[in-house]
Amino acid sequence: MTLKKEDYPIRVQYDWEMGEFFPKEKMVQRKVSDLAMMFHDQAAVKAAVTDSDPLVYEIFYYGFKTSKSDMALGTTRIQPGKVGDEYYMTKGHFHEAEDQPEIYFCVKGEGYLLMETRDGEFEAHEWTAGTISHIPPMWAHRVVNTGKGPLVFVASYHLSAGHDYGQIEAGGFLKRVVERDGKAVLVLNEARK
Ligand code: PAN
Ligand code: ZN
Repeated sequence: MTLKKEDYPIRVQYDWEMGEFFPKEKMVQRKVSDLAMMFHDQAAVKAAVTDSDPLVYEIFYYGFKTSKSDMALGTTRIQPGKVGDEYYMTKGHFHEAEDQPEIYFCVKGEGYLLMETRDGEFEAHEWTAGTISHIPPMWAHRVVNTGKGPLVFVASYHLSAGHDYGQIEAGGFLKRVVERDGKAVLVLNEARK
């Protein structure tokens, strides 16, 4: 069988210091304004956006597409910070394809991976550098940075998984991660009651 050009093995190189790999195909940045509806303190959102609209996180992607498969690699770097008392976090999403899981590998920093199903099951994994979480199909996922420095994680999934942000944009996760007396705690999300 003659292999096509895309069917040969390729590699990328991970830079542990930067929390990025090279080469990368695409980079997306999300600022406070892109996540405005995700934070519960809307006055703090408005103040942050009016002030400097800070960067919350960046995602770098590489798609490994062959004639028979579609693996994707992503690395996400979440800056330290809060909007009001709520820590910086990813938007969070379900996969469009209901049979698609994902692996997240925390390479730097500390925080939480929040996961929930459409039926209201909720799980949180506390993360430090080195934690690897398997996100089963049908579980929405969001990462929260509760540390003083950047939180970086690598994600591996199929491109065909797709991203469904709708439910999370509308109501958020069942719990939020906020600072209370200098500590990160999980509290119920009032908007979901
Ligand atoms: C990740 C996420 C990435 C950013 O690659 O897309 O961490 O999070 P949001 O997509 O929720 O903004 C992934 O889970 N892909 O499936
Ligand atoms: Zn995902």
